[in-house]
Amino acid sequence: MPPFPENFTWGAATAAYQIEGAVGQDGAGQSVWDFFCRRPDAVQDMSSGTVACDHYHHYRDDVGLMQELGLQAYRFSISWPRVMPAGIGSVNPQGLDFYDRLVDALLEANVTPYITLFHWDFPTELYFRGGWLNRESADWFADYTAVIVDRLSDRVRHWMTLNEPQCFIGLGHRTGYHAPGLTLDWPDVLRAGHHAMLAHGKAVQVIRARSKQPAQVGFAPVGSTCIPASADPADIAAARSAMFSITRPDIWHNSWWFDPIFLGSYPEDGLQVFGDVVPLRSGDLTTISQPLDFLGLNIYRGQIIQAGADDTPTEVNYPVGIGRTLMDWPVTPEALYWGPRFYWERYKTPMLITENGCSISDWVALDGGVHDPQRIDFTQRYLRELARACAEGVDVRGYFHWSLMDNFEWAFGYTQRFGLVYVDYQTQQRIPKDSARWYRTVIQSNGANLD
Ligand code: IFM
Repeated sequence: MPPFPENFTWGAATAAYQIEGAVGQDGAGQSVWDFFCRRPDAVQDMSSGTVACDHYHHYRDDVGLMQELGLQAYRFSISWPRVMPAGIGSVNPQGLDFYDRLVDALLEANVTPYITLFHWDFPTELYFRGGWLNRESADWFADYTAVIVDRLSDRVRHWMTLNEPQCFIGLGHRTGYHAPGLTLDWPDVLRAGHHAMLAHGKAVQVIRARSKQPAQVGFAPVGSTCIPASADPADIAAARSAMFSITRPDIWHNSWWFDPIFLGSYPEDGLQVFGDVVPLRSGDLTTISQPLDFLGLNIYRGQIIQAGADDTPTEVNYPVGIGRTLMDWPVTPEALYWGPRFYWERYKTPMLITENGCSISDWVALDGGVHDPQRIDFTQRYLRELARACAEGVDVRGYFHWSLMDNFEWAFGYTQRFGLVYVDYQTQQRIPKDSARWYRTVIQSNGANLD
């Protein structure tokens, strides 16, 4: 297996609402997830992130775990309402202090912080002012970004604006599976999406203008990936075309979210499918298409595509009996080869895998350990494919495993465990799983042990 590039960054990722707990504590405001979780049908086990992994109080130990794992980098998000309880206006000093201490602890442990500014916990107060449907949301987000950058950019260099707009807009505003639980018509969904894109662009401008050191800025969308059914050039072309074409209304289309940022325009086929519904004003696309240093990709699985009649991209069923994670997601390691390769061809921007991992039914064994050979096997297979892409010149600069530790998996509550570290939610005890020790050796050898 080819080696990973020198200076490749190995990390793990989390998000504020999924791990912090301490909701409403020390002056924090509420987010849309707080009220969404109170809806009886919203979360599978009727839980919430109110306590989660209580990382807010355990962050020092958790940084210690990162050190044990040998992590070089840690991707975490900031809770907007913890820092600005009403979303705009006054800043909560205790909230901001928490992230200040976390960053210091990371740097002391020699772990580089990668900050995501928004991973779905939108301030409730601003939701009641229209949320992402209100065009002012872009300015609200820019003001919040300024507060964070002013406080942390003397020590933090790596920033991501939004995590997975496909989810907080699509699942949050179209299907209602995520907070705030809306089921809007397409014009409103796309309006909210456009404002989120504007928020992204304005945040990039704020980071560049205010950072106290040269910043590395990106965003972290879902990377919906297509895998060619065979090595036949026609199948490869069909998979490439399926990755970026829009033939029906759907929220997962890559080009809808990536093209305005990297190519400066919404895709023509998308505008035809959705109609003239984007509330585009002059200058918007310039704001949205700020140059980025990296494209973050959250890739878990791929769809198999072959060239059908007239070479039309056609989805192929997964092989019967294909391995599936506890989320029921098919195990498709080639997604970490074809995804980066196709994104690289189209957007020519260095990439980071900002999320990849799997949920397994883990439990504590009689010997006190948590044995997760399937997570090791999953990650090994995916990383081999990523190494293949790197060896062919695809510019991927780092990999962040999702997740550092088990956490609140949104509408699935605590029924899904994605962590390298097991969390006992009754006692808040952390137990590194076998995969955590294995991942340490991957990091130490820069992937040489994946053969
Ligand atoms: O847990 C989520 C994360 O918050 C966003 N990306 C996908 C993960 C697994 O579902």
